[in-house]
Amino acid sequence: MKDLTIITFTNTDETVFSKEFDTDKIKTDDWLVVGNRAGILSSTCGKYNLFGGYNTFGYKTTASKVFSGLPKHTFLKVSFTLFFVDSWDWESLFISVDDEIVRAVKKTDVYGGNYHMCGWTATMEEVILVEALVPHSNDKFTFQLKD
Ligand SMILES: [Ca+2]
Repeated sequence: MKDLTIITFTNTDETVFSKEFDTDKIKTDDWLVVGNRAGILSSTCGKYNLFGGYNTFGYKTTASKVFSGLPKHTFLKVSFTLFFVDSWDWESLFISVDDEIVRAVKKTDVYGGNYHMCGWTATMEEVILVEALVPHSNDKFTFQLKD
């Protein structure tokens, strides 16, 4: 993934609380990743630097981070650009906030996709924007991605 953005909302304000994976340098501090390959946390896909990706995250990988110190809010929006790299056998990627699944996304085809950008040449990648707007008011939350 890239471009993870966390925005908090009140009735009158919206605040961009956090932006990460939006530059060439992928900073993985404070992320807890389980089941990734050889402890690797980032990769390159075409011209993009990703958190996860080919030969890093795969089947049964979980990545999570606790965000704390949020301003007063009633809603939270999480968004990121998701790269489905190589084949996905109709499995879903689940996005959770505080252990509740807020979004489940699937690659539209096992081997097909938008174009080949990285990984195996025979399988195409699919890039989608994932957004979830969640009623939320605590000053911290746990964000988790898992397949
Ligand atoms: Ca590929």
